[in-house]
Amino acid sequence: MNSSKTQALREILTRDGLSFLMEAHNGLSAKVAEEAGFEGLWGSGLSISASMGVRDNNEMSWTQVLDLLEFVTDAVKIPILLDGDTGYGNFNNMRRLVQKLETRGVAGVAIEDKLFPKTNSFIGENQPLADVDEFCGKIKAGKDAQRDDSFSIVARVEALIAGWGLSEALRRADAYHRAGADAILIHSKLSRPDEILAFKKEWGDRCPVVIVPTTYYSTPTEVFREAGISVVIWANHLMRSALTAMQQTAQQLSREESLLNIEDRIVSVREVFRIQGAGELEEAERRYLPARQGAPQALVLAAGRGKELGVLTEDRPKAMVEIAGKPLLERMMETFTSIGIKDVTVVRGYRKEALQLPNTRYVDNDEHATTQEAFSLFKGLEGLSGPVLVAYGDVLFQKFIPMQLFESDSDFCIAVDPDSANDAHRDGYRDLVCCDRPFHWREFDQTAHLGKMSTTLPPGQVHGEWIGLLKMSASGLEQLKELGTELMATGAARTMRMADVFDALLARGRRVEVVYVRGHWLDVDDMHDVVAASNFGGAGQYR
Ligand code: SPV
Ligand code: MG
Repeated sequence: MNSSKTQALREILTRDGLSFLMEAHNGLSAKVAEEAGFEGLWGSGLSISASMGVRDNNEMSWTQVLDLLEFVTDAVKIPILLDGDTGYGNFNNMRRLVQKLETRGVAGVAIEDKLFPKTNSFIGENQPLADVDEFCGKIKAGKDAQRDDSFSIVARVEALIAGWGLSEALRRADAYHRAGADAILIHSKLSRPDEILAFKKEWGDRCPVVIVPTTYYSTPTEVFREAGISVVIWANHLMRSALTAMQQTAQQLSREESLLNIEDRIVSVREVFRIQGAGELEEAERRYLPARQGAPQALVLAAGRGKELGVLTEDRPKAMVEIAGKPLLERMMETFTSIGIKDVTVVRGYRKEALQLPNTRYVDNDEHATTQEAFSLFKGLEGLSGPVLVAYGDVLFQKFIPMQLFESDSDFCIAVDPDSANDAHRDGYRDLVCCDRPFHWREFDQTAHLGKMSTTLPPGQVHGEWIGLLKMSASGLEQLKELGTELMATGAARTMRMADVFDALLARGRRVEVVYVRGHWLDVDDMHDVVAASNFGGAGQYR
C-alpha cells in the first residue's frame, strides 16, 4: 500500500480550489503527464481500452486492467484515480477490486451507476441505470473493504446522461454521498456546462464534485473554478493526441516510403531512453555490477610518410602502401578484427586524405612534419578508454602476438623480438631494448621487464627490439594520458619518440612488462621490407 499516494489523491479531491487529473493509459503516458506537472492521473476506461485496441465495454478483463495499472503506478510518483466502470460486478466484486487496487498502489476508484457490462456514456441514448440501493451497497462494500483510510471512492452519477434530469441526479448523488462516497462525479454529454452548473448549485458543498468536460470543452475553466468544482478530469486527451500523431505518421510513411519527412517531427530515440530512465540504470550498473573491462581498442600511429619508400609514399602515407594488393593498414585491421578489436583509431598526418578505411576513427596530427610519434600518441589517446593496443602504422604481425599481450595483467606490456636486433639489413631507426633479463629459449617463464629503450644502446645491453606493439590496461591508459597531459603542456612531447615515452614512464616508476616473441612480425621500412611483407602471414591471415 502506498499511503502517500492515497493521501495525495484525497488532498486533490478535498482541498479548496480547482484541481486537475490528466488521463493516462499506460506507463509512458503517465510519465508524460507527471513531467507536464499534473498532480494526479485519471485511469480512463475509454483510453485504456482504446490503447489495447478493444471497446469500452468491459472487453478487457478487470485483472488485465490491474496488470496495466501496475505499470502506471510503478512509472510515477503521482496518484491515480481509476475509472472502475461499474466495479466489474456487484458489491462482492467491488470489495475484491478495492483490495487489489490498494495492493497495486492505485489511490482511488470511481464507479458509475450503470450496469455491467457498461457502454461508454457517449454511445447511444437512455442507458439503463443501476438500482440506487444496489449501487449504495456497492459503495459501502468498497469503503468497508479498503484497508487504507485515505483510499478514495468516487461515485459517478449518470442520471443526466441517461436523461433522468437534475432532481434524479441530486437524489442519487445524495444517496451515494450518504453511503460513504468521498466525492461525486457528475457527468454530462451536453456541449454546454449548464446541467453541471445547475447540479453544483443545488448540491452546494455537501462533498467534492468532479467533472469531465469532454463535450463541453469550450467552457472557460474559470467557470468551473467559480462554480466551486473540485476536480476537472481531462479524460482522454493523451490517448487522442497520440492517436492523431500515430495516424499522421503511419499514413505519411505508407505514402512516402521514406523517413525523411518524419524524423524531425517526432521525438528522438534518445528522448525515449530518457523518459524510460536509461540514465538511472547506467548509474546503478556502475554501483552494482563488478567493474567490467571495456572492449579492447586499438590506436595506430600512421602520421608519418616513410620517405625511405620513395615513390610509393608520394601520394599516400606509409600505412596505405599496398602489400600484395592491399594497404598495409587494411591488413592490420583484419588482424584486429580477428582478435575482437572493433574500435580502431588511426592518427593520420601526411597525406591524410589518402587514409580512408571504413569503421575507423581518425585523429589528425596536422603538425606531423615537425613532431614525432609521442605527439601523435598523446593526441590519439584522448578519446580512448579501456584496454588499448597501440601499434606503429607500418608493422604486420601474427595475431597471437597482440593476443599474448592482452593476456598480461600488467598496465603496460610490450612485445620484444630478441632476434631481430641482429638482423643485418636493418639500419634505420630502431627501438632497441634492454630488459631485466634476456630471452632464453630453455626457460619456460619468460617474464621480463623493460630497463631501457633507445635507438643507441651499447651492443652488450641489447636484449631485443620492440616490434611496435604496446598493450595498456584501462589504468595504464589513464597513467599514460596523465603523462601526455604533462608532456604536451610543456611542449616536450613534440620531439619525443616512443622510446622517450617509455623512458618517461620508467622514470615515473611505472613497470613495463616485456613479452618475447621470435619472428612472426615485420615492419615496413624500405623496399626490401615491402617485398618481404608480400610473403608475410600464414594461409588465411592475409588473403
Ligand atoms: C473514461 O474516460 O473512460 C470515462 C469518461 O469514463 S467518459 O469517456 O467521458 O465517459
Ligand atoms: Mg469510462
